[in-house]
Amino acid sequence: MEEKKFKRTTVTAALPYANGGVHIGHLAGVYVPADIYVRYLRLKKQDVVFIGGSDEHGVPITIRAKKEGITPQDVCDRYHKIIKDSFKEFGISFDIYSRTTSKVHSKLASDFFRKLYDDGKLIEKESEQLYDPEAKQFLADRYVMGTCPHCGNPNAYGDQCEKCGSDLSPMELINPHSTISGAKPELRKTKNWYLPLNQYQDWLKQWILEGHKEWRPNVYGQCKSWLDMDLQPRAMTRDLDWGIPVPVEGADGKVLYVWFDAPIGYISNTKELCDAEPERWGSWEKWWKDPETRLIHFIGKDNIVFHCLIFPVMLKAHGGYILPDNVPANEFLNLENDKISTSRNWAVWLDEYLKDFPGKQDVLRYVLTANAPETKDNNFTWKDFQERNNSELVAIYGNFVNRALQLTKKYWNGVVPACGELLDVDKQAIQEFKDVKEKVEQYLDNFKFREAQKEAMNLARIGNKYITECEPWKVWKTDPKRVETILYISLQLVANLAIAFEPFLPFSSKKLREMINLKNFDWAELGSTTLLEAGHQLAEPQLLFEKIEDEAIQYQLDKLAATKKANEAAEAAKDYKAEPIKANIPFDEWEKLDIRVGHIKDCQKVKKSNKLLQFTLDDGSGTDRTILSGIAKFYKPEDLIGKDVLFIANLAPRKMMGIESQGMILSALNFDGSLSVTTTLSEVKPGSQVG
Ligand code: B3M
Ligand code: ZN
Repeated sequence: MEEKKFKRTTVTAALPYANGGVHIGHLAGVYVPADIYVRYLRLKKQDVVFIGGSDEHGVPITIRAKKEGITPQDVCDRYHKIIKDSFKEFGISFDIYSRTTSKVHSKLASDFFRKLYDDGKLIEKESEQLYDPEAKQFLADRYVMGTCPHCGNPNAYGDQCEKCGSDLSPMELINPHSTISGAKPELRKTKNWYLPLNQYQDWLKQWILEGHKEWRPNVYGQCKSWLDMDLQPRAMTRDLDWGIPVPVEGADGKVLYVWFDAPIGYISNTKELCDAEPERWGSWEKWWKDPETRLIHFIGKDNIVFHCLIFPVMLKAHGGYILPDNVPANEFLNLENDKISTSRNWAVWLDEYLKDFPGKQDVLRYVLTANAPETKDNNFTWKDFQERNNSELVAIYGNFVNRALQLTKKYWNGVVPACGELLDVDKQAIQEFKDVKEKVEQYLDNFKFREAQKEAMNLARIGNKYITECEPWKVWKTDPKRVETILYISLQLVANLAIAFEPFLPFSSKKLREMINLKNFDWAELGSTTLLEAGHQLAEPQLLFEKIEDEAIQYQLDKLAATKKANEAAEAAKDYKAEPIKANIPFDEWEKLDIRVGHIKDCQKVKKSNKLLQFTLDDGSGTDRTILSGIAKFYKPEDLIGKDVLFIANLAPRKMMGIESQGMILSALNFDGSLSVTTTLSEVKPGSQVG
């Protein structure tokens, strides 16, 4: 393939929906690789802009707003801040992180649509859409619920059944109802504007299938399978009240489709950046319209069709824009062998991670890159996280740096010694780390971040091997001059590590650079043996990484186990059906029962029983009453003391575990087998009758 020469690179990372926080799946799939790439280009002194932002339109945001009784804008404001802060804390070095509710964006997206409309690039079409006759509005698929025709789940959504995973259309649901009013949706005619993807099919085939064979196989393959089918016109407007109004007369109550406006967000955020700092960034057009600019989209695999087919067709139809040069989409990351899911809270949230592992951003960055789902879905486990930290970051990288710096401190007061004559072992180490540079570059240029990081780690391996082979602590006694050379070379390797890891582990690199007082550095110097001159003073060595203990990992595993349990209980609760009611009894039978309120004076575990609790009740008679109840699994005795409970007072006494129980405390049997003691809503005197 002929290398095209580019002057600059525009890098975008998918705009996350502002309806939730950021988790490790997002980070691994999109933001860490994008950040590595951008940091690498910056280190190479290339002209690059890194664009991010929140995607603040679309139905999920309106659903969350409705659920919480707040406005969609409130939802966006809250999550935009949370997401932006998380990215900042993890060192995702966007040049701008803006949002699609900004004025700049509204105008640009609106103008973009209007130009397509004016140029006759859109087709107007009537279609039948679901309509809520009570709420008097059209319904997005997600706003319709009903019974899944495949598995009978009564809570399936109009687009998907979360129980069996089937993709659905709202019309397939049994007993569909609107989640807004509960009404049965009807079909109504409505007019929308469509992008005729079919007219661009041949062009897309040519451009991608012929022109971009170098794209990742998962990306190329997905494009191909779309392009092997007949593409259909796709609606670019929606009947919805949250979004950018369609700038056409007679389009009241319609907004731009979220997937129309969101990718334009990349452009508007670039514009916002350039307009704010034109001296630094120049005109925004340079980043989007100049054929000498290279455009790279980092995304997850569920976004491929939008970035490889739909957005390019929009850009092409509009005219004047460059097209993406590459779209390095990742597959998905699973968590402990289970699909990451926001609704099931099966995720590691970045803000929670930082609370549990303060200062350990780089550990997560490292592990996520080491397991990056670049070619297939991959798995994050806490054990692996611990293992990679302890046996790679601590035992290889951290260990080498520490050895080199401590030895220099010990033998040379932390000053870089002069380099003497080179032996074979030195020359070999130097050659090895020169080779690393080329490999890391090749991998990074081809978006192979896992391999690139592995190579960077090899630098530390080379260093450890070198020190072990040279044994400076032994040589010191016989040939201190030789130790100078060994330390000199080791320190050059340390400085190389600081450069090589800067794209991957920026926090640790910064710390390391401070330890060795390395002020200026750039990628071109990687592989150099003159990064630190003889006589250069190093700062006090500190540990770069620390061991993660079993308890910290167990804590995370317990947290996930609790989530799983809660999810299972919630699932079971959905399926709960009350037991059938027993046969009627005559009124006088009921009158025979004497149910009373009792005040719990004392409560103890019954020895040798894991089921029974022994209660001492004030039943209003003046004499304490003892009752045994099989609820020990659900209550701590001390939590019940002082409470009022309902009990049957005239049940014939029974002996259990050698203790006589005088009655029965009433408890409700829950769907999951747990028992909940019954009580009164307001305080009632002990002995009060219940009936
Ligand atoms: N917000 C979907 C997602 O978060 C969407 C990406 C937009 S990128 C222009 O996966
Ligand atoms: Zn189903």
